[in-house]
Amino acid sequence: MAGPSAPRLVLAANRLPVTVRVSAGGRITLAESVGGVATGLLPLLKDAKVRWVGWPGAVEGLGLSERTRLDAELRRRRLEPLHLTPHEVEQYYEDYANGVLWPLLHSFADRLPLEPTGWSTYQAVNERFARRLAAVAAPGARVWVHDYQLMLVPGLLRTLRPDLRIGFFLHVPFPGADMFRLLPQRDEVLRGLLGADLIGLHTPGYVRNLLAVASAADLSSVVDGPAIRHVGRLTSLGVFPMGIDVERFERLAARAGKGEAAKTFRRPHGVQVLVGVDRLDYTKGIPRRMLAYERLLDVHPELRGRVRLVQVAVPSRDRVPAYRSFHAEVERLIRRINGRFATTEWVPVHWIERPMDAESLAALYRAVDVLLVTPIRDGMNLVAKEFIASRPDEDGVLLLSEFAGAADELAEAVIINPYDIDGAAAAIARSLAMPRAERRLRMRALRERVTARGVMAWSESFLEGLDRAAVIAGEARPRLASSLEIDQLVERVALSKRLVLLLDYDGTLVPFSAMPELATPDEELLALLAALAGRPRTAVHVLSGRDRQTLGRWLGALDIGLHAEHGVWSRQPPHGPWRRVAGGDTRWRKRARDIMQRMRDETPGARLEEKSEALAWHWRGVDPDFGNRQAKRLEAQLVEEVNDETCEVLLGHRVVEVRAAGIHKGQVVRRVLERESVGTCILALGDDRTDEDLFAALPQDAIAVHVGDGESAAGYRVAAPADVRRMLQMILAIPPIRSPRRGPPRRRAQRAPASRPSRSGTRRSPPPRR
Ligand code: ADQ
Repeated sequence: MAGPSAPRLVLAANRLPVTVRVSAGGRITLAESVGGVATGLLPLLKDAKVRWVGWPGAVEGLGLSERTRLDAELRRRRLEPLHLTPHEVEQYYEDYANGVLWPLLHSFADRLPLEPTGWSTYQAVNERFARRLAAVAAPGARVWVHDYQLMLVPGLLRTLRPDLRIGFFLHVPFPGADMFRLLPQRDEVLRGLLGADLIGLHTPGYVRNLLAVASAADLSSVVDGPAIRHVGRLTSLGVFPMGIDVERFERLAARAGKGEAAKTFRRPHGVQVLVGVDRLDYTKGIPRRMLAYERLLDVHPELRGRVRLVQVAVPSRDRVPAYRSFHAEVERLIRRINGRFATTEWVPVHWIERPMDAESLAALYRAVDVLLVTPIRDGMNLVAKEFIASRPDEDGVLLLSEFAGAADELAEAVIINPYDIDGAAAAIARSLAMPRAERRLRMRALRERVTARGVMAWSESFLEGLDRAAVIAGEARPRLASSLEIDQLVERVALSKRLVLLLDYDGTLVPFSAMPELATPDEELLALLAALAGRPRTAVHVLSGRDRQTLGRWLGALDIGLHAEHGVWSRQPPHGPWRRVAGGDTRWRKRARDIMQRMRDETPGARLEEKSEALAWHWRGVDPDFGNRQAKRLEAQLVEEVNDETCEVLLGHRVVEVRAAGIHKGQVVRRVLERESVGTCILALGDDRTDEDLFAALPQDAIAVHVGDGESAAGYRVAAPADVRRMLQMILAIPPIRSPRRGPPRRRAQRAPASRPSRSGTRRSPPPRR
């Protein structure tokens, strides 16, 4: 565990910001990588209290002592190496992160492998990262996790170290809900992300997509402005468009006019230069860019011999099958164009397939007439910003795909749709012919934008946002009871002289299911309830909104009290007859039914349930956005047209209900407790709005436990039905105290009043806040 001198900020990314090279003679050299993320985060490492956890690259060639030396050297630079085995690299990095997540997050459904592999290794490596981060971070430290390779880390780390401020930044796009749902592990991935206090994305569109995914997922998530509320937490979402190291590119560009590199890219007189600079990736739109260039040469024969396209591509991920075939496709198109148009004096496409050092890159940017940044999909695209920073001469045209995140910021670029080959060709022609004054005007505006928000400002604003988000999350967090609190609670309950259990059914004893009819009790639950009912001096009651036939069929064989339709019908143990104990006035029913039926017909997936004292309109299974809107409309109509003193309208968990007035679970509580003596321990568990009536009617010394998220007056909170069952099992495991009190039960001295008390009047002392 982290000691007192442990880091206050820990960065985590798949790769460390250095590249380790091992020469044939075994010499180790470390070169700083200058990718966008590395340059953005490296300045943070100047602080002695910062660490970076990541993979240093393949070091299989090193012996044990060399590896120890390497690790020591990395640690001296505040880098914490996490070595991956070749098997882990293949499965976690190549197969799952690059083979599955990369195409999915970029909305390339057709690039998804027929059979996705690598998930279990992806989980295992994410766990290794989480464990390492948990071990190095100081108490309460900030941890900033980067990118799609580590999407499970926030959730895993949250369980290990709830004290940390956890931020996550996604460098790639977040796709629409229809795309994200293709991922077989979508729930696990989303749950992983939601362990963060703050999730940062490049654009407002990606934030919108993530919110839509969260509201579609059945993780009890509630979308709440730019935040997602879910069991136990509030995760904020923020837009943080990444910038670049502007000064560095300005410096390089100033030198570029003079050096060797400049000569390489000096333009032959009268020839205009189009340039593309990309990682060789199918998201970057290189084939369509080639087609647009070919179209340009077809439509404008006068440009032949007077333009050339320099395409620089860094080979990338060539062990992933989708990349190998893509590579072949690009080369085929280039050969076709050069074959069709080249002359002895002129080659239309110059293909440079290697990484270029920063100086040469800056020289190339300086020589550009039109830079082609035409991705099909790109999180941000830093090349566009590097080009702008490299043009203090306020010249050169940026042609930018509307599907790059950068297009959200760089409105003065020439924006194109890369799918529109004719349109892109026409835009290139226009850019080539653009008058100097317009070029200057556009570039000046672009430079203002790029220089105003460099990469340092980006990382600072994210970390400030993280601090704010962590405070909000702390305030808004519906606090889950700790295992210590649960232990104490169980002990108190189990050692009481007499115990009454008041249990809600759906969402408390069983999880919600797509069809309410399918939420039947399983063997484990039936055995658990039977054992509790058989426990000495223990009474068990199930209070549900369900009808009495269903409750009777499912739980009727047990020696427990059953209360159907929120207390209209009751059946006392052992196996007493059902008695109607409330209700009767049904004047509201016909009007309500007409309105609810109409809304059901207008809402695909909704269904109407008839109960003897209530009508329930369920929208579980309806598109979440639409369902929510329809539910609100329905509630408004019912309140307007039906609501009177004979009935009430309730908005529950994906249900709108109209029921006879004065019927609620609180009434059941009063009837059940009438015969109980002082000193009886009462434990009530529920998850829904209707259980708040139950909690409100409890005597002061009773224990209320809320299941799941959402507001509640209960003093304790657990996450899910599985936790409820675990608690009940724990009660069973403790033998009840031996000597029962003799004589008739003394009546309870303190009883809640007959009418429903206000919530503030029924506070049970909550456990101390964490
Ligand atoms: P990338 O997909 O790698 O990054 P990008 O933003 O364009 O894409 O960054 C590429 C970097 O590589 C740039 O710094 C560029 O200079 C450099 N580069 C490209 N070709 C090169 C070459 N031939 N030689 C040398 N260097 C070259 C991911 C997301 C992006 C997002 C960034 C940052 O996919 O959408 O912008 O992270 O969040």
